[in-house]
Amino acid sequence: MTPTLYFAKGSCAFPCLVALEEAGAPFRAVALDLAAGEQTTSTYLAINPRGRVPALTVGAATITESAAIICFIADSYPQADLLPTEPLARARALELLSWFVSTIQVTFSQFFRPARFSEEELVQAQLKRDAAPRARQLLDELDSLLTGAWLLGDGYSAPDPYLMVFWRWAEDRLGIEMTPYSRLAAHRKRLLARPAVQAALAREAAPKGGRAGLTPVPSPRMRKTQHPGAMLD
Ligand SMILES: N[C@@H](CCC(=O)N[C@@H](CS)C(=O)NCC(=O)O)C(=O)O
Repeated sequence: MTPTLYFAKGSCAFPCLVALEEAGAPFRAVALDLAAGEQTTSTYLAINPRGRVPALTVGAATITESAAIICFIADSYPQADLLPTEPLARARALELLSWFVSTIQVTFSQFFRPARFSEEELVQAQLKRDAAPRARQLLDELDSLLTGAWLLGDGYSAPDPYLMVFWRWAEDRLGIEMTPYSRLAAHRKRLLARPAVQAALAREAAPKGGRAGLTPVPSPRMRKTQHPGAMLD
């Protein structure tokens, strides 16, 4: 059964897209335009009633939440070695993913979606103002965690590309100057050198299909040789 990942450019779905590319197994990727509200269409709400990306469908099952999707991909394609199996190292990877989704994501949401936290406009303005200093503290902590080439030390693992999401949100959306974060910058360079990361970025950059609705984005490799329609089951 070909899994389908619903994602949006620049979103927290990125590490899931990278994990599928790293796994090297066939999958379909469907891009949603969040700014246009495609996550709130009845078609997508039938897939993920929470109206968020990422969502991964596998047969009749739908998995939501990036951390769960990453674990599912890692366990489904063990040959890709995306998460450690040794219990302590595995716990470290889950510790990172949990922190990313429970704390770092939420700090950025304070800026992107303050109305989720309060209906009061004054409170919303304060939440937005507080987001950048809080994000800087978290970036400091992330930078100091990177004592090796990768988050878990010498070996790449599935949480690593999450750092590109935070980099992009910090730099592009909050306007945070990223040069002081030298370890994050070196880590980003290493990420950008990985073919799976390049393929995920190419999928994000690919034009959406011509039809309205949720049309699969062809893989960059397939686009060279096949008509996009060939990707449809
Ligand atoms: N904790 C969830 C967060 C999902 C989430 O908030 N996704 C954002 C993109 S990063 C989204 O779909 N936003 C659309 C919206 O809020 O309308 C996860 O990690 O999957």
